[in-house]
Formats: sequence, structure tokens, C-alpha cells
Amino acid sequence: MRLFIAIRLSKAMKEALLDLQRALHARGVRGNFTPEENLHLTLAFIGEYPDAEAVSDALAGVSFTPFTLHLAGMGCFGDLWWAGLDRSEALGALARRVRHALAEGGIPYDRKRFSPHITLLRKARGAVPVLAPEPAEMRVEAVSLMRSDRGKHGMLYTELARIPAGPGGF
Ligand code: 2AM
Repeated sequence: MRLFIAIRLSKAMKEALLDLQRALHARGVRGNFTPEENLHLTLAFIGEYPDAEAVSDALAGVSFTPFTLHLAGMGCFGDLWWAGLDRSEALGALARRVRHALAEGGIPYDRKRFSPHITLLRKARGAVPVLAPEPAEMRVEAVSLMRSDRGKHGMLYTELARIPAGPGGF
């Protein structure tokens, strides 16, 4: 199983991201645009791991208070283009807590520095203009354990467990 931990996005956030994708497409940008149902914010990438239950057990100890994320800006890693978020202490702290819980549970994950981004498209072709997304925000009320499968028409993401925010967090 290919696993990762993510924040699933609200409808309003997805609408703003779809608008941004449409604006890019209208300006001639082509590539593999992330379909609406796949838009997400990754906190930790585990990769191939056989025991989803061990992962959700490890995450059960993560507690946090709901917080708000604001969409902000665009950027790229090579030909992968993403939408960014306003700097958020709470988001950084949540990613640290998730990663710490995985480490404590003996679950391997990609240790690359957390670089919050929402992938808009991969393998971009054409000159990509850096556009400002429409203002959009969402409350983060939960963290999700996701499974990623290669489908006939692209990646299929399935939520395996949801860890809600709760008291005793920061
Ligand atoms: P990306 O959008 O920048 O490609 C599922 O693959 C999710 O995990 C994607 O959001 C992906 O980020 C992220 N991810 C983080 N590290 C990864 C890695 N080493 N390999 C594949 N996906 C990774």
C-alpha cells in the first residue's frame, strides 16, 4: 500500500484551486492538471507500507486545535506547479506532530523538509504565468490517512482513517 498523510480540502478551497487551473489552461498552459477529487495538502509521505492500522494507531495520539488556512500564491518544483498557503504556525506545528507520531510509531516516511503546497498540475507545458488565486480559506478540522493507487485514468486516493482535531491540542 502506498500511504500518505494529508489535509483534505474544503469545497470552497477546491473551487478557488479549480478557478486557478482554469485560468492557467485559458492562458495556454497544458499538462496533467490534478482533478478536483485529488486536490489535497500532504503533511507526510510514507510510501509503500503494509500496515495501515499501525499508521492510524500512531496518528491517534496527534491532537490539535482547529485552525484556518488561507490560499496564497503559486510556485513550482521543476515542471510541477502548486498553489501555496499563507505562512501558518499551526500548520507547521501539525506537520511536526504528525511526523513525530510516525517516528515514535516506527513508521518510515520521507524526511524531506515540510514544504506546504497543493499540486495544481504536473508535467506543465507552455509558459506558466504566476497568477494570484482568489482569496479562499478553510478550517482544518482533521488529518487523513490516505492510500494512493494507480488507476486507469490517473491516481486514485482513498481515505483510510480520519483523525479529528480535539481538545488538548495547541
Ligand atoms: P506532490 O503533490 O508534490 O507530488 C501523494 O503522492 C502525495 O504525497 C502528493 O501530494 C505528493 O506530493 C506527496 N509526496 C511527498 N513526498 C513524496 C515522495 N517522495 N514521493 C511521492 N509523493 C510524495
